[in-house]
Amino acid sequence: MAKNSSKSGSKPENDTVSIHDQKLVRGNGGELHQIAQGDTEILTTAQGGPVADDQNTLKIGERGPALMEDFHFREKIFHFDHERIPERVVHARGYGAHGYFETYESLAKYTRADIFQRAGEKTPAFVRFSTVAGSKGSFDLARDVRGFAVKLYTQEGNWDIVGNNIPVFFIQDAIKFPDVIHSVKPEPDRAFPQAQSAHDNFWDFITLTPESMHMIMWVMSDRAIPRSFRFMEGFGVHTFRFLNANDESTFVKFIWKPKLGLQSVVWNEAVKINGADPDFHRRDLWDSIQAGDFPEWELCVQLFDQDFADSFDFDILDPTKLIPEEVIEPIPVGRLVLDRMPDNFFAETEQVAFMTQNVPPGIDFSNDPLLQGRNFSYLDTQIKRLGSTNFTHLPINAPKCPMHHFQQDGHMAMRNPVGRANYQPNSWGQGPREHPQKGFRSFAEPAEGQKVRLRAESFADHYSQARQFFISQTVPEQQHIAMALTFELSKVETPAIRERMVSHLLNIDEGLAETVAEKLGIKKLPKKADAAVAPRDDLPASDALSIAKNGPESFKGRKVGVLVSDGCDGALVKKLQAALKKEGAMMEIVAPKVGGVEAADGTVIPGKQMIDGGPSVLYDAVALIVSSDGAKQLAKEATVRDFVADAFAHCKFIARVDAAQPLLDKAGVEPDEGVMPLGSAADIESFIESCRKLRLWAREPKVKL
Ligand code: HDE
Repeated sequence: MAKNSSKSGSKPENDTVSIHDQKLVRGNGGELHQIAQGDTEILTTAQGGPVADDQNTLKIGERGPALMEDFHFREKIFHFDHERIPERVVHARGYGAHGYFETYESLAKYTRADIFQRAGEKTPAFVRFSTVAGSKGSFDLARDVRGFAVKLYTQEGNWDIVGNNIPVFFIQDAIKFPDVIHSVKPEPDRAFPQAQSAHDNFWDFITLTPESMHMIMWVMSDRAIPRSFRFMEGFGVHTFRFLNANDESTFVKFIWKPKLGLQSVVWNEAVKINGADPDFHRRDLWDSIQAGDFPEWELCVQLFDQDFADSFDFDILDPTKLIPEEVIEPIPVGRLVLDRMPDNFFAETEQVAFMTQNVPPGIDFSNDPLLQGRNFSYLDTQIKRLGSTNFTHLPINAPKCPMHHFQQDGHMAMRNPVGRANYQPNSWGQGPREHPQKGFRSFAEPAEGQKVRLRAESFADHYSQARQFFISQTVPEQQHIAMALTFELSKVETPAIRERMVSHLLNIDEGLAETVAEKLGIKKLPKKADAAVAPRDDLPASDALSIAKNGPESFKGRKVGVLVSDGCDGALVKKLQAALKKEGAMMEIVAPKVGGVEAADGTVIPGKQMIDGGPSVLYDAVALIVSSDGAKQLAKEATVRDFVADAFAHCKFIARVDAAQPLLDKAGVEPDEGVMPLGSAADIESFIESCRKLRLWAREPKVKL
């Protein structure tokens, strides 16, 4: 319809058009209005005023200057201009979910925390996973530590366990936190690289900070490229205290163990996933919760007393050290289930404010200098980020137990006192009072000493546990560490920094140092870095530190990508799907066109991904169910070749029908026991059986990624 330009200032024409069952009204500029009809709500301003036209600003004439009088436009644009709040200075990119914590047994012997008093008690929880270095819009599979922050809405106030997926940290004193974070963030003059530690500033700081060496081994390991949030451990890192009703203290470390076991990707895969699906981890959590496949972790505690603390090899206050699980066995005390996504990302995941100092009575801090510093930092950061001391009024941060206090007013105060008394004591008999028995009490730890700025001697060993971590890994895992170090240092432009790192590695493992030096082209090994305390080589390997040694022996929660073509065996696709479902695994169809393919029996198999959008890096294993003609056609496509070649190079199990041979040939696959026939029910069974191992690491030396 030609628009009528001669009608400036006249009423809309009320010419109606129907599109997708919606009645739209055409305005006098030709634009379409979705107007309220029947019981549809009427669009209003934030002040509640009904809006007649949300398509055009108020102007003098249809081409004329806009009028300041347009309060609807002003309100809408101003609000939009203020939509962003400062992103977190660290852990900016995160993703959260709701769920609950269920207590297994009463822990009254150790703690009076209400959450641990009754077996079977369920406590609401919110968890936010994150990367550390990247901005909000960065990609999910950066090599980085993952935040694992849990808010438990207990009957005695919120308890936040603000942990990571790595049990130790880079630094021993909170005063170094701005330095380590500045060094890893984009370099300030050039503002890159984003979400990456592979640059000079980071490695310069690290190599000048030997206390970081243990954490560096973890960050260079596959722990820093997890397959999914669902397959990560979480650690409280610091030593805390449990306090029982008699105020007796037991030291405690917290560990979250995923029910589905641990799993990571390989670096080459991570790089490709970041391009193919930068939201890989978010999507995984979203998909599994939407599918009713709720991720679950067990909370385990390592408990110990002062005698153990005094006799342990390292200082239990030093956050760069862990207590091996073989030394103190973690005891499961409850489980965490995530079963609901937030209704709104901003309101919940972005505005959630975790604080290490949020602990209920019965849980207390140790003197770990990093924890002490964190207890100071988090309140400040929330006030800055959320803009008001009243951030606790936001539903995601508000406790779910009764609360009464005299804090009042301030920006956006939503809970305001009623009555006369806003102080205590008062004579009006109004308002809450403290309760010495029920209230929070600190452990009465005796403390005296000189006012000093000193690092404890007992914190001085920086290499022994780094070595213990390295020797606890399987050979492929050790190779991944060597490759990660080589990759990261290859991006460091200053040779002296690369060499300095090798000099530290010589204190950790000579073989590792030599491999990295060789791969970096360092001809002559530097001399070992000076060590404040001679590194120990008598710490035994700890199997709990390896991912590969703790495989789930299950394919549950994992995903197979099935490449199909026209004329393929539709019944086989269905049988594979049924078998995977029984295993608790998922399947996704990858087709030349997203509309799907027509199987030999005439049924249509809809695609979830078009081949260009569904590379094999998105899957844990792949199946090739194609017809002979289909294989011939697909073999011409570079994306199909990459699909197969990458699955092979990333040591994945590949099930294939005979007709898929041209695809294997094109991808240069040299068949091994991980490339499996697919046709009979027995084939399906043995494919799934193999998939339980997750990867065929024995292939790795051959593919030389
Ligand atoms: Fe944090 N950290 N941190 N951190 N941290 C923040 O608080 C800080 C540390 C961790 O999903 C900030 O709300 C200091 C260790 C997680 O919202 C800030 C020190 C561990 C999250 C802050 C540390 C963590 C944060 C930034 C050194 C593992 C994300 C935004 C003493 C045990 C929580 C915010 C979420 C967030 C300070 C070290 C974990 C600035 C000063 C060690 C998981 O307050």
